[in-house]
Order: sequence, then structure tokens, then C-alpha cells
Amino acid sequence: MIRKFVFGSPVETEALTDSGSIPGIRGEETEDFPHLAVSAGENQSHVLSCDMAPHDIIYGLGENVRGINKRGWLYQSNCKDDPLHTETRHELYAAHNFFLADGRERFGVFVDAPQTVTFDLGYSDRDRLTVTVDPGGFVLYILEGDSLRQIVKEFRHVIGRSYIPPRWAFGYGQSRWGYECADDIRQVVRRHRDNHVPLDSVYMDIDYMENYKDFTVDSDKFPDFPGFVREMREENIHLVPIIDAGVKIEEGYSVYEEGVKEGYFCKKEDGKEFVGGVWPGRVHFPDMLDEKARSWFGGKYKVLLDQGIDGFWNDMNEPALFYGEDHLDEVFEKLEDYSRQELNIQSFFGMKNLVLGVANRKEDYETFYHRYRGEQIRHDRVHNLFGYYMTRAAGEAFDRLEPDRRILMFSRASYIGMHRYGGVWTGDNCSWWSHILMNLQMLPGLNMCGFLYTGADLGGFGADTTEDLLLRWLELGIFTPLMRNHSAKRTRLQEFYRFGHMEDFRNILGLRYGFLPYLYSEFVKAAVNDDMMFLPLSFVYTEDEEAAGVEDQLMVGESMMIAPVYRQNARGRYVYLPENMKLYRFRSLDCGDSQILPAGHHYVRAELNEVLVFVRPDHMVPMSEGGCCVEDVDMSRLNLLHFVRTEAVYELYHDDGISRKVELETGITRIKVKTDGTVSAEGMLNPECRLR
Ligand code: MIG
Repeated sequence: MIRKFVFGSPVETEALTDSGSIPGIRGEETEDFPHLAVSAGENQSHVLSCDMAPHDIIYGLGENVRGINKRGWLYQSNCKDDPLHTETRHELYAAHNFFLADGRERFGVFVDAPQTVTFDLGYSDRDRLTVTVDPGGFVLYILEGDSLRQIVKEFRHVIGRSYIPPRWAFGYGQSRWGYECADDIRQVVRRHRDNHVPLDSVYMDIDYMENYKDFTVDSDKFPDFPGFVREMREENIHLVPIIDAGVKIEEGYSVYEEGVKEGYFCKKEDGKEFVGGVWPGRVHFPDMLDEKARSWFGGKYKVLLDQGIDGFWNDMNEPALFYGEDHLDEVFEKLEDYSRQELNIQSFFGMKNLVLGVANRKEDYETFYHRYRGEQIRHDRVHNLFGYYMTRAAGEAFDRLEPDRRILMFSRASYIGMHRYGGVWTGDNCSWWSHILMNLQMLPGLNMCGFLYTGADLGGFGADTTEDLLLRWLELGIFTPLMRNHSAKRTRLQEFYRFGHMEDFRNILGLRYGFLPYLYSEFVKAAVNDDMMFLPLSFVYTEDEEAAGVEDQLMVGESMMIAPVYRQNARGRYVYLPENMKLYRFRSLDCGDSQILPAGHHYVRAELNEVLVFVRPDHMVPMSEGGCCVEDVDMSRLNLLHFVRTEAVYELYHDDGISRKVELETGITRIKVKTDGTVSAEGMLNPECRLR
């Protein structure tokens, strides 16, 4: 059951595939809102609120800091580029305005508004939930259902099917901001291959471009780029270049010149293009919201597709702003003032903050405009849509240019709706132990908001990593659809071969290729059924009060629970089992042991090089025998992790991993294991199955 209330004149975001199909009530004309009270706030904002009972839980909000239960903190949807993801941050790169309340009452809320929205979930007052929507109108959806999972499904149904990447994008990707040229990448590939460490993709960060110009490739660093792409494809490596939001201002650069000529860039009130500073130096921002500009910008990806590229990541699309040029001029003037003054401590800090404050400045976002659905709209009113529409530009272009095959695409900034066009990575985390847990805790919320293809920078982007941290992080990462090791310039090198115990990395990573049949199957089923792949325990064990408090374990698909170790020097951890489960402890694909554990609390050993996998009763996890890349994985021989009391049946989905058309019916193989150990499999595949 979904109800819709419209306040003011909201901007249509296209978060829903067809918002018109749900009849709405004018919010001003009723006082009868289920679960929430709605009132006018200051300066034409709106405030939604309700009381919370002591044990009510709030789930959702996608990419944000803190726990699976979001209660107790204040979150703000205001897409922002800031690389310090401390637990006291209020906003990250995304605006995922969907949450679920569970406890005395159970309901879902989607605040469809592209401007800033603030969720005070028991921060100001422990027992009160308050959502403030900045001026500009919004659409409020309130959802009810028999269970949390059912409400999520209903929401996901109206926002449309989640993006499904090509299957190779489930393989391991190696990235680093600092790979400069073809030889750097060749070396990365060679060292993985020589050491038998699996690898499917290498990412190309901004240095591949000619002076950070989108859709160019520096020909000194990459002589014969198409040839290089081909050479890599022969090694089963996909190259994935980055695309930034800002277009460099440079005479003779065709993207810039066309954009100016056609009027595709965001303009200020005076009709001149807005000028910002980002990596290329001075840039214009394409008006991603304008249909024509979007189609034009999307069309540019063809330049790289034509050279053999089949995957991209979209960066800096909050959009990040190192500075706005107009404001910078003001800053210089003021600095001159300062230089003529005798500084006291107050004016000193005034000066310092003036300089530090030039990045991502609210007032700069208020100076340029979009053309959207026939209207001129100031950027701040639609700020949270920019990343969505940049990625949509690419997605719509792929629909036109590549109707038959899937192209890898994920973005940094996002809004709900973008999940139809690409995935997200969670941005510039750090090599901190706390960020392994944060990675885990974000996953269910992202799934609730439609983002299934997602992952964090394994090993941490900022700061220096350590071998044990990277290994522990990988032990979570082998379960996330996007599995990429990425790090920043000037931090410690963190390719697996930089460390002493490479065999540990090889063994753990090998497990991912073992789990691939299951993970891919669960991913596609979740996408097609509008379901989640990563679930809090409480979504499955709905009556179990203990499960509701578990913040560091997840259900992965229908058969499996994971409980990764995320503490430095730990040699195991406490795990809560809502029911009897079979624990498999892996050191590598063919080395491990298993034991049945009763429901309840356990301390479970897990040495640095061990991964724990818990299988639910009457369930199974089909595993492959691994491979050096996704293409190598042999689907005709499966080893079944299983815990059978009466009978376990698993519907394994498989397909060619590339065609766009995805239908479950044709790709299912039904595998059955009986108590006496007999196994049968029928359907698409005819695998040789072995119990494990
Ligand atoms: O201002 O392209 O989040 O993954 O390596 C930094 C350089 C710009 C931010 C991305 C990060 C990427 C980096 N980019």
C-alpha cells in the first residue's frame, strides 16, 4: 500500500518510473497523514515528524555513515565531495531519501525532493523523528506492508528495476589514482597473472586523459589506445576509465566548443556560462538535466566505446567544486584587504576560513541554472539530481548505442532513480578499521534504495593501508558485487603483490570466484524481483528481538549469513545465530572445515587468513572451482555448501553475462539435495555437483 501527498510545486525528479500512475493528494488539503504529522517549518520549509518508542528502529537512507539502524544521528541529503568519512559526518555523496520505521508501527517513507532534506532521527530528541524539507515543494510517499521486506519490494517496484552490470564486473578490479600510462597498467596485469592472483579489470583514473579533458586519451601515455584495449582484452582484462563532470575550458577542445555553441552548459543569471575549478582547471558543467544536453553528453561516451571500452565510472558529479571563479575573484580582493590590515587573531581566522571555504560552497551552487522539463531552475533546487542525471546521460546513450550488451557503469553521486542506470561506489573512504564496518553497514540501506551494484574502495582510499587491514577488508569485499581495490595518490601502494603474504590474498580472492555462481544468481534475482541482496538479520528473522540489534552481520541472499572480522588483531569474533547454521571456515577454495552450530551466541575463531560463511538450514550455496577471471569460471562443476535437514532446493540463475535481456525463467537450474545426500539438478545448466 503506497500513499502519495504532494506539497507545493515539487520538481519532478523521475525517481519513480511513472510517478503519474500513483494518484496523489494535495498535502495542504488534508491533515490525515498516516504515521507522520506534517507541518509548515521556517521559511517555507516543511517538517514531518513522529514519536519513536524506545526500541523503534529506523532503516535505510542508503549511503550514509553510522549503523544499520540509523537512529540517533542527523543525516542530510546534500550530495557533497568530502573525503573524510568520520562518524560525525551528516552527508556523503548521495541523496537516498527512503527510510523504514519498525517497531510500534511499521512503514516506509520516501521524501522525493531534489533539494536539501534533513533527517533528524532521534538526534535532537532521542524519542523523536523529524524530517525537514527545504523550500521548493516535495512529494511524500508513505508505504505500508506486511513486512519490512515487502515494503522495500513495493518501493523498489515503483522506482523500477535496478541496473544489472555485465558479469565480468563481478570480478576483481585493481585501481589506483596514480597509474599513469599503458606500461603501468601492463605491469599491474602482469604481476597479478604471474602470481596467479585473479583479475578482471584495471581502472583508469584521471591521469589517462589529456589534461583531464573528458573523452580524450593522452597519446603520449597511451600510443595506440585501441590496440592497448585489445591487448588487454586478450588477457581477459577490461579497462575502466573515469569520466569527470566538469568539461575543461580550452579553445580547440571539441567537447568544450560544441557545448558552448549549442548552449549545453549551465549558465548564470546573466546568461554567461558558470565557471568552476576542478581537476582540468577552469570548467563548465554540462546541463545534465536538460534533455538535449544530456543526450549530447551521453553520446560522447561513444568515443571510448568505439575504442573498445566497455565500462566507466563517473566521478566529481555532486558536482564537486574546488572553487567557483566569481567567488574566487571576491576572495582575492578580500585577501588584498587583509594584506593591508594588521591582522588580529580573529581576522586571521577570518582570512583562513575565507580561503578554506571556497570549495563546494553553497552560495556558488546558487548562481547557476538548469533547463529542466521546460523550466529554468536554479541549481540548488535540484542539486541532488546532478550525479543521477550525469549517469543517466550515459545510461540512455548506452541504450541507444549498445542495445544488446551491458556496459559497466557506476557513479559517485546519486539520487534514487539513478539505480536504473548504474551502480555506486561509496567514495573516498580511508584505510581505517572502522571503515570496514561502515562498508558492511551501508550495504542493506543501499539495497533498500535500489542500489545493488555497489562496493567500497577495498583497503581504503585515503591514508596508508596495512596488510592485515587490507586482508580483513577483502574478506568482506569478496561478497560485494563491486569488488575493487582503489587508493589515492601518495598513499602506500596497496596492490596485493606489495605485501609479504600474497598467498593469503590469492586464497581469499579465490573464494570470490568460487562464490561467483551464487553471488551472481542472488544479485540478478534481487534485481528482477525488486528485492535486497544484503539484508539485516531482522529482515529475515522478523520475530527475533536479538537479531534486531545485530549491527555487524548480514544475510547475503537466501542461503548465507556473513560475519566478517573487522577489528585489528582479532583472532575471531562473537556471532549471533538466529537459528542453527552450518559454519564453513575457509582458508582457500579447497581448504577449510565445517561444523553445525546451534542457534545462539558464539565466539568463533577466524584467523587473519580465514573467512566464515554460515549456511542456513535447508539451504545451499553452489560454488565453482574458481578461476583467474570471471570468464574462466566453470559452471559445469559445482561444489555445494549445504545444510540439509529435510531437503534443500536452490534455484541457480545463470546467463551469458552480457545480453541486456534478463529473464529469470530461462536461466534457472534447480538443484536439489536430499537428506540421504542425493543430488539432482535440472534446468539451464547440467552441472556435475559434489557435496561439500
Ligand atoms: O578530487 O580522480 O572519489 O576515487 O581517485 C579527487 C581522482 C578526485 C575522487 C574519487 C577518487 C579518484 C579521485 N577523485
